[in-house]
Amino acid sequence: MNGSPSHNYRTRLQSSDPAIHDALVGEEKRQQAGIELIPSENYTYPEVLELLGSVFTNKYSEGYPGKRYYGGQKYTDFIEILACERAKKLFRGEHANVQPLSGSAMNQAVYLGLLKPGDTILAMELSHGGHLTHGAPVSHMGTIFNFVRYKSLPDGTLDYHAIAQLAEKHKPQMVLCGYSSYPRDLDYAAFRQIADSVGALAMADISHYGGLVAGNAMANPMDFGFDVITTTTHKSLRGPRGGLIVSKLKHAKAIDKSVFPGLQGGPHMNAVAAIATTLLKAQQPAFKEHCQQVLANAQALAEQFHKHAVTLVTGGTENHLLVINTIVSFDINGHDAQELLDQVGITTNKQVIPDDPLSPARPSGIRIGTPAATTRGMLEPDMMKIADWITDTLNNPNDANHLETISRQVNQFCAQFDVPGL
Ligand code: DSN
Repeated sequence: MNGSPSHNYRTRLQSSDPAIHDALVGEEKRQQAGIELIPSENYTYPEVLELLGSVFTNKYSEGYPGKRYYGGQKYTDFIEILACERAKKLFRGEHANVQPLSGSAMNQAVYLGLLKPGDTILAMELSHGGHLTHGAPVSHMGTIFNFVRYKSLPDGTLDYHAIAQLAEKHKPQMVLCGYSSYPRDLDYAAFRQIADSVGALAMADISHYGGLVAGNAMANPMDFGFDVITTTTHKSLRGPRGGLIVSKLKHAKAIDKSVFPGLQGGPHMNAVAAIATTLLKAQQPAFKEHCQQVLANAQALAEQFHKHAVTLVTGGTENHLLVINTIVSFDINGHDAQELLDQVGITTNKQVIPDDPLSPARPSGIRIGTPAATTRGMLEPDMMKIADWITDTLNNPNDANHLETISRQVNQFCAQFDVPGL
């Protein structure tokens, strides 16, 4: 490492801001020593880390390639055009915008670009797996637009007939599907048909499983004639933090204007460069194999939890994530389960379950997922061990010695797996 750019930057940071340097080192150790199971997190590529810390961060590029408001855009135009071309190819769309600074900004840009304030959007209820930006009353989108929410059935499936009836009753301008905590796949043909039946636009927010769609491991809504899909770039896709929008050509102008100047100023060109590289990686056969392993690992986790009689919301998973009802399984709320698992080096997040009787701060479950663990090279037998540790931890919340033993085992186990970029 001595003499390498990263060594030099570490030495500089250590002397100029030791507090932040030490926090960085601490976070690196934490990421190495524990098992990351938050389904929206991942370990990005070393190339992405390099680009995020590159001189592209210095550049302002308001506007779009060929139509910028500042000079000096030879290379920024090049990377943005390439990122958009790669996004269109990968997601089979006619238009792409890679400027959204985050998932929330990207969804807001679509609603505000394609709809009018007060328009009706049919979307999934938050506690059933939808996202805050899908019209949760606490989000600004929930006050600007009239969201009508559908729910899943007790077995976790969606009643498409009931959703069609809601559409017939409320005549939405947009039908939105996609989720952040729903462990099942979706019937995009049914959603498209429901949208068509009332003349609505069809939008899918595939943020959680955008990588799995890119890797052909899950269905692509664009293949079912959707108007627009949105995805964050840092979850299963493994890229930098950000958002991208892929749409039909007829929506290109409205979406672009909505992102800039509607919602944002200068895009983060270091992230745009990193998105371009991420999308190239996602075209490779190795990424497709990785996506299959993400799904296989989720199945292995679910099977092992079934052996331990742990209750999973919807009974299992068809994607990369699982939701455990910790109240029914262990008589522990999701907040306390998350804290206990943190103690043994397993990172999860507390999660509301459908129509949760408890509060979001101390809900009835936790959410876990396999993208990050799979990126580190963990396979099905490793998932079985992880399910055993989670079950053992939550069955023994007050046994400090036992938790200490599990923590040591987790730590030793993690030492076998490199963290990309470290
Ligand atoms: N925070 C993301 C997730 O965990 O699903 C969505 O905003």
